[in-house]
Amino acid sequence: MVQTLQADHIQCGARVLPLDRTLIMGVLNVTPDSFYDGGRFFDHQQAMEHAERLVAEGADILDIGGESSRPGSDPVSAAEELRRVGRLIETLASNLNVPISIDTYKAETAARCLELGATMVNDITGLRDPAMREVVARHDVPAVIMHMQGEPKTMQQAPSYGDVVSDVKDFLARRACDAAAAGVRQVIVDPGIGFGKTVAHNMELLRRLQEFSDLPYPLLVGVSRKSSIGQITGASPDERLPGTLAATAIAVLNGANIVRVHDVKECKQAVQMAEAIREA
Ligand code: HH2
Repeated sequence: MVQTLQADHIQCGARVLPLDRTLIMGVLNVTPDSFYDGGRFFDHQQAMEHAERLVAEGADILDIGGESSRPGSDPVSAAEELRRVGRLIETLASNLNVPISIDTYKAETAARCLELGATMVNDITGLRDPAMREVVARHDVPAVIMHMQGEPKTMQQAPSYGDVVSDVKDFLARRACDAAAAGVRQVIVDPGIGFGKTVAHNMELLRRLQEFSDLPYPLLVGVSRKSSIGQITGASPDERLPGTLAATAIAVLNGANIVRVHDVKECKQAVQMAEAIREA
C-alpha cells in the first residue's frame, strides 16, 4: 500500500495515535555525549524516572537513543547501542502507556528493540539501509524518514543545496517510495533540522514548512535546543528553552504533526497556543 492521502493516525502496535492534534515526542538519550542530555540519563534508574516524568508531562511518544548524532560525533557499535538502550526499552514498553520509538539507523539495533517492545523506528538516515526497510516492514511499525546531508562526523563542514526546501522534499519523497516498495506501510517525514544544514537553511525550512504539506505523510520536526538557536541567540544548550518554544510553536503553526522535544511540559503549552492560533 502506498500512502496517497495523509494518514489521520499512526498505529504503533496496538496503540492508535490520532493526528487531529500535534503529537509530542519526548527525547531521552542514554548516551555519554548527546549535545544536551548526554550523561544525564546513563543510569537506568535516572532514565526510568525521566521517562515517567516526560509521560506525566504529556509526551505522546518516547524516543530513546543510544548514539549521539550531534555534529562531529563518532558512531558506536550496535552491541554498545543495545547495551545502552535494550533493558530500558524493555522496561518502558511494559510499564508505560505510550509507544516507544527507537532512534537508530542500525537494522540490528532496531530489530532487537522492536522485539523488546518498541513500536516505532526513528532513522536519521531515512531508511537508507535496505536491511532497515526490511525490519520496519516485517514488524509493520511506523518509521520516521529524516533528511540528512552527509554523516554526523562531517555534515556541518560545507552544507549546500540548490533550493533547500525542494531538495529536502525530493529526498523525502524518494526515500518514502523506496520504503513503500519494501513493504513499509507507515512513513513519517522529517526535514532534519541541523543535519547537514546552515542556520540559514534551517530557518528557511521552518519558515517554508507548509510546503511539505503536499507530501502525503505526517510531518515531524525536531528543533529542540539545537545549535541554530545558539548561533542566533548566543545561548548555551542549557539556556535554549525560550528559543525552542518559539521555534516549536512556529513549526506547529506551519503544519508540523509531531514535535520532537526535550522539555515536554513547556513545549506542550507552546504547542497548545500555536494550535489555538492556527485554528482560530
Ligand atoms: N535530532 C536529533 C536526534 N534524532 N531524529 C529526528 N527524527 N529528528 C531530529 O531532529 C533529531 C533526531 C538530535 O537531537 P538529540 O537526540 O537531542 O541529540 P544527540 O543526537 O546529540 O543525541
